[in-house]
Amino acid sequence: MLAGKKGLIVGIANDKSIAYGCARIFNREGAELAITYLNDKAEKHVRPLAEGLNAAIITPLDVQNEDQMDRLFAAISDQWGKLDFVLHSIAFAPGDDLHGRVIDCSRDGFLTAMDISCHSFQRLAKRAEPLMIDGGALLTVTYMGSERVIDHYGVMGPVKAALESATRYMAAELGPKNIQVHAISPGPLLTRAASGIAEFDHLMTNAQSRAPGRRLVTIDEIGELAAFLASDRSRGITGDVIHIDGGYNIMG
Ligand code: 0WD
Repeated sequence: MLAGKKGLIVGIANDKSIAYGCARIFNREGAELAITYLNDKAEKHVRPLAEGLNAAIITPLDVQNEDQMDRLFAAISDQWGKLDFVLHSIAFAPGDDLHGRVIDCSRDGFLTAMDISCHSFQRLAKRAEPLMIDGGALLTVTYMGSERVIDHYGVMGPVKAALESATRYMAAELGPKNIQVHAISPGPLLTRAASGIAEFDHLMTNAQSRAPGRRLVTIDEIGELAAFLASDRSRGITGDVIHIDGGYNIMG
């Protein structure tokens, strides 16, 4: 489904990461990958995974570091001369701000959460646009806490709402260049990012018992969806938030 395509994956922390499930399926479907890791500490977990997927480019990226982002895109341009898809699968909010009320969230905490979890998607898109010479796909990962109040999701709710809105505007802006923009909204999965949410086990138990299939989704299932969205088969879809939560979001 992705033979000959080149994709950038941002957001692998370890083998539980949603981005890793996606990267595995992208690789299986024939894509060549550029994979980033956050910092030196993350490298020892990410590099072996990236090498296992024969990634063509393995490089550090903290999305708050503009020089690093420029270097990454220079490497992609030099090595490939084009880019077909990007997966943005990262989020962050400072612990004190995440664990308190939205009303009490500090200005700095809010700006940091928005910068890393939302505006970084726009920054990646801006650099990817000139390389998407055959059109392409930009994918991000959101959560239902954007649409309704989920206990303990706190300030990430408004941040994910902004990310979903940005997805729609970016889709409208890039559509004429045959670039589709998608937000994937998975149900809860036990990852490092999830461990920052208080009482996350309760969220998982609830999702499992109320989802129509009475089970949680897997990172491989999210990867299958992401591969479809990155492929030419989904060119008719753009700007949408696509839930992959075993149907949990339809339940009252
Ligand atoms: O239940 C879940 N796990 C869900 C996650 C349900 C629905 C959505 N999501 C979203 C998250 O909000 C996030 O946007 O999926 C995305 C991926 O999260 P994940 O796969 O659940 O978590 P994880 O494996 O921790 O990957 C996120 C990674 C970070 O990991 P750590 O554990 O170090 O926070 O995002 C990366 C980092 O590797 N990250 C950054 N990457 C570049 N620059 C930055 C940064 N500044 N900050 C965090």
